Amino acid sequence: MKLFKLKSGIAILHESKHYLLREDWDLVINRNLLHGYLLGRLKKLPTPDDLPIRIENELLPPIGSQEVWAAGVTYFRSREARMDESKSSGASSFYDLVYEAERPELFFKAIAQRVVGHGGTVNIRKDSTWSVPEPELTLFINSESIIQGYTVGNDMSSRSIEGENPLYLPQAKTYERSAALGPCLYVPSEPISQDATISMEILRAGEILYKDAVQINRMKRKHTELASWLFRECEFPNGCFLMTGTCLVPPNDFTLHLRDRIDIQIESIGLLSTKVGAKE
Ligand code: DO4
Ligand code: MG
Repeated sequence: MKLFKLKSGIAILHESKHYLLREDWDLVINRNLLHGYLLGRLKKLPTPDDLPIRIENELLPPIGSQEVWAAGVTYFRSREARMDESKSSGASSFYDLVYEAERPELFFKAIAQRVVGHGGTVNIRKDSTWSVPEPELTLFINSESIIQGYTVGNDMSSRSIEGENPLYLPQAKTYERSAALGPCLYVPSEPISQDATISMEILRAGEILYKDAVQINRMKRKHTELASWLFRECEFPNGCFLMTGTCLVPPNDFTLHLRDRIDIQIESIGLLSTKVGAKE
């Protein structure tokens, strides 16, 4: 089942039919046993023929008042890329250490204001010389620390700033429009398949500059492990989103340009397509 956050409510896609729920996003997605709760609600909702809106015209990012957090160096490929970019700062070994450590790297990524959705524009920083998208399976974890859903995420990053000094991580990762989530919140009855594929294409003037795909089973850590570390000393009354780290890293000579298009797709969830811009 998929939930699309709309200006006029929540569109639910279930077994190829759309339903409209005019309820508060935060209250709905934080319900316990969300999949079962939604199945019960669908029985009482008007049938798809009564749906008065077109989803594309009203689509918002699937986030309300939740915080967005992110995990880092959860795939070997990410460890390798960070070690390479931070060689001259002398910080390479930190990435190897965190890849092997019991405690994962978790960092605060964004409040909802900094998040864009499908069809939106993510920013690159003007003081960055090396900017990349990071396509990441993103968990929705409710206030009880239970993973209830998934979405497609983009942890936009400046590799020049991050590589210069690891203490610059918050600036490399957090700025206006530095995160994208969408197109929907996928709420399955069972956890997402570990064989699910995440793929990314980057296009410039219609030409594909980068294209790759990987299965999420390449991740070193479990989703529940990341969630439990995040909830150790933090409370999230409306739940939170947690990006799970990237495994798709464009070659080192690639940097994003204004007007590039980033298409990220995760099997079962959908396509998150954004353009690249910059803060005015
Ligand atoms: O430590 C730097 C950030 C790592 C990250 O964002 C990732 O691995 O996806
Ligand atoms: Mg990342």
